[in-house]
Amino acid sequence: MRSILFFGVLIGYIYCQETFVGDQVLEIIPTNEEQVKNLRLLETEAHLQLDFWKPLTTLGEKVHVRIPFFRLQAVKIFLEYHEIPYSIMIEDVQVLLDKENEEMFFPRKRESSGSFNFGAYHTLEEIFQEMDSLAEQYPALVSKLQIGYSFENRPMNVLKFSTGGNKPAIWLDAGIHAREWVTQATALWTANQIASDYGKDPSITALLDKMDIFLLPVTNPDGYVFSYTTNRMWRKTRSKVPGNICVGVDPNRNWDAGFGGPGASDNRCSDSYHGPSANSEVEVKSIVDFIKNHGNIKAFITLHSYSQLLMFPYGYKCTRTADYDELNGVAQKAAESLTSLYGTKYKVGPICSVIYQASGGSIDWSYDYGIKYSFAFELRDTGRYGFLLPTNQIVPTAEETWKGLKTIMEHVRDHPY
Ligand code: BHK
Ligand code: ZN
Repeated sequence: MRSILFFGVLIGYIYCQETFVGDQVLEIIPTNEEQVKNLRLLETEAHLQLDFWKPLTTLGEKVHVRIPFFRLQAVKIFLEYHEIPYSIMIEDVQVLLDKENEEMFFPRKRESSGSFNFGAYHTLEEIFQEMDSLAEQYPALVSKLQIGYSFENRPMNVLKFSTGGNKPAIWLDAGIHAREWVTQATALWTANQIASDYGKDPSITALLDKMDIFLLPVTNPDGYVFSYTTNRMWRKTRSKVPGNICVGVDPNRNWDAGFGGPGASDNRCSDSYHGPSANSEVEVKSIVDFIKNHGNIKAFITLHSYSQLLMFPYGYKCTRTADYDELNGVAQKAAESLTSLYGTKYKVGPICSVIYQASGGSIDWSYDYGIKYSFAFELRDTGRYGFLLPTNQIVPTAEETWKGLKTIMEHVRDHPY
């Protein structure tokens, strides 16, 4: 059995999956301006093919970078030459990937009871099936709608939770970045939780008696499939422009909010490429059209990973919004509630001060569009596994996130505007 597994994985890699054998993720903390300058130099060297999991911001802030095996020596020599201190965060990326793959080749995709296993990573097909099955199981509350198609023509499937009619609503999305797998998984767990809590949990019942919830678990379906089948580290969409070798746009730099400004790249090959124009990505455009047509969205919440942060606008500029005090208060309360479950610590604040200046992000657009309660979560962890969060942390992550989400949703419910 073991050897079948081994060859299965091997053949999988030979025929399609990109390998990350010997790649390391380093943690680097620059301690003076000279080091920051030299790290910036490293950042601009495209040929090194460095993958910044946690990009360089300022002095004293951690940088996480995945370095391809064949560049490892050169980069380490560079760091040592410039006396930049670093430590090895992930010894061999492929070892973690093999573990993840093993769990997928021998999937306990379904519990013995036949119900869906929320503690596993699933294919897009399986996710869509589970969404259909929730709509079937709870016909009075849950329905599926399609708000558009991805670049490669996959459906953008949204679950609507509604006790009837068109009420003011909360928007929740996950997986805008393909490789942030715990977010799609958390969204699906959350869908099941909302459906089964209605009529049992007084807080969710009161919420759904006043408001609808829209949930998009896989915002970037093409990217998700690509990360599942071909390159586990894929982040962007899969849109192509004739005559260009590099594929994809960062869908969280593509919104019409400070588009093309600081913290986005105009290099097509960059992982933070903003795209040719705002809303050029059909996935982004589909959400924008849906929100505009709906006309009564009161909260916009997006799930990313990793870093354990709860953020609110702005990212494209570093000034405070008029709602800073209220948003900060809600976010602090939500983070406290999240932490109360398993002790997972979150940092709270505006995007620009908590991570970095980043233009064209979704919650900046939603906020400027008039959706006051706009928040972005960065789920577990803080770097031990990064995007490769082990499956046994999926459900705990979803459970604690639910605490935070509920705190925000209750506030939205009780503060109509
Ligand atoms: C989140 C929301 C709005 C603007 C930036 C971010 C941080 C996010 C990003 O777009 O660069 C970091 C990330 O993907 C890892 O989840
Ligand atoms: Zn992200």
